[in-house]
Amino acid sequence: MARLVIVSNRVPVPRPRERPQAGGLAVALKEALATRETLWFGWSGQTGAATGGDPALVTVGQTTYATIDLSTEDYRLYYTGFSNGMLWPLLHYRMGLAEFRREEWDGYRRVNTAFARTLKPLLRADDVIWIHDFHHFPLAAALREAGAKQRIGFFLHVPFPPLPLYQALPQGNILLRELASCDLIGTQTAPDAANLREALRGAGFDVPVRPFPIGIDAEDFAREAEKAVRGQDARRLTASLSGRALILGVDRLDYSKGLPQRLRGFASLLRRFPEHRGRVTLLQVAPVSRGDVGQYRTLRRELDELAGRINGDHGDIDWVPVRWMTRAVPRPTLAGFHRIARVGLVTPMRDGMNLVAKEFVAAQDPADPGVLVLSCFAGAADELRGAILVNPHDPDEIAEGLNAALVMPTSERRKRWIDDIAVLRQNSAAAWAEGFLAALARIGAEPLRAGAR
Ligand code: ADQ
Repeated sequence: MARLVIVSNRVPVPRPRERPQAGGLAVALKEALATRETLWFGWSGQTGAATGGDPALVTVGQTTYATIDLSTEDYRLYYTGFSNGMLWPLLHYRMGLAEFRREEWDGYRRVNTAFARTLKPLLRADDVIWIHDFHHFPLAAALREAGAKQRIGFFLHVPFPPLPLYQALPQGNILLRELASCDLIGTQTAPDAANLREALRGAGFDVPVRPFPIGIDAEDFAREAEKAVRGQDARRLTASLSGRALILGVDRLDYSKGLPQRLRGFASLLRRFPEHRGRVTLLQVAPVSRGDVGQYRTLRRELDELAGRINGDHGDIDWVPVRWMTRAVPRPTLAGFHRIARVGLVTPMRDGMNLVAKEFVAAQDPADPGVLVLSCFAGAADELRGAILVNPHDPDEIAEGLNAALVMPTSERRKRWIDDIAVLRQNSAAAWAEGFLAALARIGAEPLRAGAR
């Protein structure tokens, strides 16, 4: 089997004497890595004097992790600037939050060229290269420029907006041209694939673009949840609820996740459905991410104020409606919290997939499952038909969704959960990775077959 070369912005390098880093891409690719030799290349997460240099290599089993540092300047331009300050809002349909600066655009493309030049000497002729996410739109072209002839696939973890929105990106056609150096492009959903295909065709490129919705290892997460629910943190949480129903939100602190709208939705529930007052608790866990981007600091302040206001307006001497935590909670502990929750509240304004929604479903007790209240703008809404879908722009609709979830009889909850868990088991993380790689292999083989005819 050909060696797999993964490229992503961050690389989950295992650290000795630490528990393996769980979560994100490392979990999704676990089985793909277990079955083949792999090189995983990307940024070390460290800044130094210069970008690039000899990659640091760590080999564990069949996987070698190769990482390079970024200069402080490139971190600011490529990562904080163009990737997080321009592309992230644009791709999440939030052009009003995007800021374009020519020097950041240049820095972004320079870092991708440095990635390609450092990676190229590590490549073997029959490697299969799989590039991940919007940090690396120009990478395939930079690799080709450096002489790489290998098959290259690309997966976009976030949404791709409709063409008129994308066209707001100055020089956006250059990124499309560079992306067109890939042999196959994967997106989370069919509408994302259609948007990206249209943008590519409009710029004169006809690369295969297909949806490959990312999955989770549902059995593994269920085992984790079952174990964690007996642990100390889960028992403390259950005891502290005093029989109240738990509504749980778990996110990175990011404006795409719709957190202020979610808190307003909860406030609307307490106002419009007074029977739930004193009977429910919202626990929102949202550790700070990208704290060096201004918009994220503003969001944090807004949420602090909103949570305080709701507790001030509705709280009682023995009831705090909103528990708001920006501290990180370990993933296994969160799995236990999902299992305790009566409602999983996942209301992003726009999300490529949203794996928290899938993890909530996977963590439930089959005999007494909770209900997912899910934004219709999360990629996961396509698959999780048992969820109550809400438009996150309307706090009253979120409140109605919450009320429906809270009063839903067990038989209905079980019926919905059985449908959703079946989908999760079928569209697993392993199926996602193997599906993409098999499609990439087929595309690579087509010209050969055509030539043989
Ligand atoms: P994210 O925007 O980070 O990922 P999401 O899919 O919700 O979003 O979460 C990814 C992983 O991070 C999940 O395993 C989740 O459990 C974990 N996570 C989220 N919040 C956490 C918290 N507070 N504490 C601990 N762990 C937390 C991007 C895209 C998504 C897409 C994923 C995968 O934005 O749309 O689903 O990539 O493709």
